[in-house]
Amino acid sequence: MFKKILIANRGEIALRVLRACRELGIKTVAVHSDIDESAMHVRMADESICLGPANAQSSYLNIPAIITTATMTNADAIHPGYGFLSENKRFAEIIEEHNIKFIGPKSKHIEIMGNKIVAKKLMSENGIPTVPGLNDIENEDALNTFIEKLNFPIIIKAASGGGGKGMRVVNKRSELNNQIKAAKVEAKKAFNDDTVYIEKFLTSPKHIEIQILADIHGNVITLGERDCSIQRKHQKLIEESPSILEKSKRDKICELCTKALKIIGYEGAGTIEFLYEGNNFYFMEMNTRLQVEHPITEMVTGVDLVKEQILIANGEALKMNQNDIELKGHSIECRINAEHPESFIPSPGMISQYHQPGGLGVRVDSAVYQGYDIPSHYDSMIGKLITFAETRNECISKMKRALEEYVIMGINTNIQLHQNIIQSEEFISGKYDINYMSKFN
Ligand code: MV4
Repeated sequence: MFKKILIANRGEIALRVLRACRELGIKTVAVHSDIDESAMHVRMADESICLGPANAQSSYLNIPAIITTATMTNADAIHPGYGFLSENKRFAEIIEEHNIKFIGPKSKHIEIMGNKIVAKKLMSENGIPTVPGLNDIENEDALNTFIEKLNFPIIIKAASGGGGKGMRVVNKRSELNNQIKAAKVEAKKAFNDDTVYIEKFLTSPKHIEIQILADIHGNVITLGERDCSIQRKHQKLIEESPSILEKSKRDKICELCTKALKIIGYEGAGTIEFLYEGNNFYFMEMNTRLQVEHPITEMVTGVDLVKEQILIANGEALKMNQNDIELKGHSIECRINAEHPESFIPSPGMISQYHQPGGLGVRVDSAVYQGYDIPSHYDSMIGKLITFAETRNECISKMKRALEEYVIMGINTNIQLHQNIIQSEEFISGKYDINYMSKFN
């Protein structure tokens, strides 16, 4: 087993990885920016090294500094967390070139899934349903044929985009060519790749994603799904597991995911994102990292996803098979952000008073504490409040109670927004879709 893992991240996810390491008897190295010197992940790690100045480019995205630190401290593996370098193919390659294990999938799969056209094509070829679309939009005849068949609205997406960046919805033919041109300019600027493609636009789908684990021996298991439809500007706010899917639908899509990932030889943890509309699944993209919302899957399956990532990276075979994975109870996660409740503008600053909720079925994944000064350099998510109960209704009641208990003073947070959402009729019915948050704008 690894003796020492370097955690190339900060905040709650750095703590999450640290905790898994502790339980596995693995030493930890924290890396940090100068402004994060008194951050909790630095305090909790066995060793810590400062990478550079506060801006992420100089610290958490500074590949040479991270590799040097890993070498200096004799770390034998690196966990990237989420965000930052977690889906950077070059980072994964360079780590392996230094004979250090990257705790994540093969760089080949990071690369494939990083290009949405390539990902969609590969998944489609291997039995995953996709949205009707057209990749070669330069061909005017093909474009016209596609539009005749599928009509408007359509959506233009950037091949190197994802997470909603560089998307455009088009409602009529007269706007299409100009919108494609504009999308290409935007994509070139944002991703240095002007490749765009089009798809039929689904107007009111749910965002449902399947969690998977795959070991290097060809074993693949699915761990149910998460409904992540409550989002604002492509930032998820609330996630829940399981979704309203009936068991037969879940089993079917999970089986397709397992098959496809076996064929492509995927390794590690991953998430396959779908749009779900009219009882049909449509592949959107695959995330080749641990996700923010992974705890709700852990609550309903009892599987420690980070420990599994580490064991898989160490070459071990999964100890459970699909029959061992039983979804039990219900879990909801509220992302607690330091932001203004109406404008959604980030609200960094000092937390003058802090008291977090507890009790049966309440989990708080956070790295903040009373007296902590939230820096303005990173994202505004300061913690995740997760509840778990036997039924969905009990899980919602527990969330309401836990949000009431949560005291965070000195900054603005979205705690009240969460109260409003989870007590809304639409949320309680479970029938919300990706347009839910538009009423709050
Ligand atoms: C779509 C779509 C409707 N139809 N594709 C948003 C994130 C990016 N991965 C793709 N996204 C969408 N793709 C088709 N063909 C609607 C969205 C979308 C969305 C998806 C999930 C959750 C929230 C969303 C908000 C706006 C748009």
